[in-house]
Amino acid sequence: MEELNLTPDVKRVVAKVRGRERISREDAEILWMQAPLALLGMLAVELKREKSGEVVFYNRNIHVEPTNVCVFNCRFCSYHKAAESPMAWDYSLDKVREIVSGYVGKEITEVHIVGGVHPKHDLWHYIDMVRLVKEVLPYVAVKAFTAIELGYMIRKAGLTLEEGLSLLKDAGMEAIPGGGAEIFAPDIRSQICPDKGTAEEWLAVHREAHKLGIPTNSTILYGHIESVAHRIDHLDRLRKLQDETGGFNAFIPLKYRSAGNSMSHLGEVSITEDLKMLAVSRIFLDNFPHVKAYWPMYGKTVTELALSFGADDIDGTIDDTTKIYSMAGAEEQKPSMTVADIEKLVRAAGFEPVERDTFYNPVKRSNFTRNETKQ
Ligand code: V47
Repeated sequence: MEELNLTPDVKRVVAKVRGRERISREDAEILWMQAPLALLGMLAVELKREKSGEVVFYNRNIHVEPTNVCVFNCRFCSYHKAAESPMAWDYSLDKVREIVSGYVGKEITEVHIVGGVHPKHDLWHYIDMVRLVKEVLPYVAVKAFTAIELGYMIRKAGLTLEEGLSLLKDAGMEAIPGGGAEIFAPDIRSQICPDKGTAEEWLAVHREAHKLGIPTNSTILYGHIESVAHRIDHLDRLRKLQDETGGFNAFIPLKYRSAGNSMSHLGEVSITEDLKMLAVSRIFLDNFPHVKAYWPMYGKTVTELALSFGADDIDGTIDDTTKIYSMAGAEEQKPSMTVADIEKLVRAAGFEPVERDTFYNPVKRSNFTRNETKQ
């Protein structure tokens, strides 16, 4: 470390990290602003190795995006359209059945369902959707609906979060994805997604899910008008909830992609910023088991680099079933990776690829094939 010419503040924070002492928000800012990128990568990978050794996880998954019609008008979103737009879609339950039926006999273990908050659909519609996916593919885990979609549908049904989430769980919703978190700090949230649920609402849905034994993921949308302090404030709120419940599986930093939305003039942050975001997240979120580098958002090259900055998961095969990032200008216009592609990418970065299920259990293919042919 001597040859790195570190400031006394950075040396102090590095000593804390190496002593496995929790770092404060101020410490995280010092690392972000003053530490060399290579040092952040080394620290993040050291911590990643303590949690998942040489392993980097992936899964075999598809997304279902039932609609892009949304009552909210998030300024960063390239995906939502007015109901009357020729680019809007709203799948019937039969259409969802047709989509997932195409995967019977394929080897996927997860269906990830997220979409716009459609004004005409209600909790009962989404319960039917979860049920039908489990009917067609009983052996997959349904990871469904952002906290924003959930808050809206449950409120509209006049139920408490506990009641609504319990009904969805009984229907087969086994996990909740991390979307909708954006940036928690109200001064930024009110500018980029003024009419969306607040940080407190997002956190309340995840807290309740954790109480009910439903594991969830978490995200941040970074790289627009927020400062480093806002990013760290966001991480801090997640770390506090994780201290309370222990229910988060993964943290997923989502880089703002700038095509086709009303913040396009901002452009995008550098890859250096992406790598710092990953490394500081891994260091700060000492109570999170997994940090995911979501490959359809970063592209494959940055995803490979991300593995040297503390990520231990790259998401899955996807099979060209999500439009959120292609519509926002991501390199991957038809996001799809074979298992061989994924394993090659992970090995190229010096790690050992392991297929996981939604709950981070390694998948034993021979068992899976036997179960699957029983259906
Ligand atoms: O909440 C929308 C983001 C999220 C843009 O839990 C954008 O495993 C960047 O949360 N640029 C939804 N980001 C996607 C999501 C997710 C994805 C993959 C895996 C998981 C998981 C969760 O997408 C939204 C928003 O933060 N988003 N538009 C954009 N222009």
